[in-house]
Amino acid sequence: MKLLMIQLPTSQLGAKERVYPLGLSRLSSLVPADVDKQVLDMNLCDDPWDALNTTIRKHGADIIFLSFRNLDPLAGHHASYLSSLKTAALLCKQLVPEARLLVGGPAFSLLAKRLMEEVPELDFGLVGEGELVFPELLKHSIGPANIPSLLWRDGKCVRQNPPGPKITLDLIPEMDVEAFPPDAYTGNNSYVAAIGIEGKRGCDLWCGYCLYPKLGGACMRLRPVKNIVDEMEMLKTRFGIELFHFTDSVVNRPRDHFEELCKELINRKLNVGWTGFFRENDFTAENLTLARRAGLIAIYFSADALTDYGLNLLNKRMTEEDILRAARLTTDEGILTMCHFLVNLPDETDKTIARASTVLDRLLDIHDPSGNLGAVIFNTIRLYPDAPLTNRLIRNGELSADTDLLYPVYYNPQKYNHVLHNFEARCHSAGVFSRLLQDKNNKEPQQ
Ligand code: B12
Repeated sequence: MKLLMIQLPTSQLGAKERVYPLGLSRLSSLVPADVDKQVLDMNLCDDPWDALNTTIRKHGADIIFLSFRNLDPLAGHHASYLSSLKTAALLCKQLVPEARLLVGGPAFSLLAKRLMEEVPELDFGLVGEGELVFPELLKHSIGPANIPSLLWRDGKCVRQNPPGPKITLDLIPEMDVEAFPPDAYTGNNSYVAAIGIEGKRGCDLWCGYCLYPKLGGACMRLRPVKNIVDEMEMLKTRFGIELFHFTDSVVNRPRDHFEELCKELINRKLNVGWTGFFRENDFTAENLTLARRAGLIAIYFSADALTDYGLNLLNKRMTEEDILRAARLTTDEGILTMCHFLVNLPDETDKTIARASTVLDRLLDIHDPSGNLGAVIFNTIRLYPDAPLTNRLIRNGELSADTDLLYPVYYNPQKYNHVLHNFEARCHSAGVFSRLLQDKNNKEPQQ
């Protein structure tokens, strides 16, 4: 049996920030030795479409797995990567019409049924993680009705099976570093750590706009700390990887698992750097210091709202004070910090905007002396189907239930759509002035 595993192009061609295809790499290591397997990450190719064409023609295929990670770039952009999936599916069906075409990956999982309708060449789709059902998908003929989370065609209908059990994280397969060599991904990126590392899957928070619980499950499945650090050690020793991005929804939750991880990294003297997304209210001065000693090089916060009004609306289970307290902690620790906020939320008023502005000023003031604020990133909300906030907007009549959320739709009513630019400009000036001041202080001889 011939199997092709393809990672579809994810970001704008030319963006050059490489991200290791961790999901496909794990699945690849489950392929039995008697299967004739060929893999291709189109993101590594100068001409990805020529590469796909050549790979299919040379290798042939009975089964083709497409991994679709990103549907759109977020950040207010209206571009879509839907064409990646469509063109790849068309090309596959044209070159090997008999091959079974199956798609999975985070972007597919978010809009699975809609994508099956939009791309009729796809025979099957899988929502969520692939490991437990993977052996079923490789069989010569599959009984689609029995495979959890599978989408399949029943005449003109697309059927979606209910989800099944999830893998416990001490059992996740290793990365297939032969098929997807990690060192092919390093050395290029300016912003992003190319290699992802999994500390957990799933998320037990239900933030209003977010579908992470749908992707990985609504409770956190923790990976044994030893396994995490073993994988980091293997990647460092064999491939010289010294920088990792934790793929967890939140790295520092639950606290005891996070602290255990930091201690293990310190004890093993791995001497690697790592980063990821963190929650403000789960840091303590002690565990932040511990994390820094363990290699934490930068913190990404995504408080999402600047006011108690917004935090409440987005169900963030945090307060303005938590945000400011975390800012003080990271400033005291002098650790590079990036903050993400969503602006122009539903039912904002002049008062909530003014409050957001005050909290932003406080945040900038706190960071100013140590200059550790790398960036403040403002976005509007990308509406996903069935997210709590989307449903609320539909109920309130602010969004039509027919809106096709396959294409990027942002919540950004006109009245306050200037706020994002206003806040961005303020942070930009603060950053420039702080840098100029530091440069000046560095250049001037000490009295
Ligand atoms: C970590 C992460 C990042 C990190 C990556 C760091 C790194 N080096 O890995 C950073 C912060 C850099 C990042 C950047 C971006 N990200 Co991101 N990211 C994630 C996150 C949280 C986890 C992804 C991950 O690695 N999971 C772990 C692996 C093991 O799981 P997996 O890939 O899902 O694979 C499993 C299954 O999907 C399935 N599977 C996968 N492929 C296939 C194929 C088949 C055939 C089958 C059957 C199954 C299958 O099986 C796998 C194993 O179980 C997801 C959200 C999420 N929870 O998934 C967003 C997510 C994927 N990112 C997203 C986006 C948009 C981006 C950016 C474009 C954002 C931006 N503007 O910069 C960039 C793109 C970067 C790039 N070049 O790809 C979106 C995609 C949805 C969309 N709207 O398009 C997501 C879903 C988040 C969101 N907001 O909704 N990201």
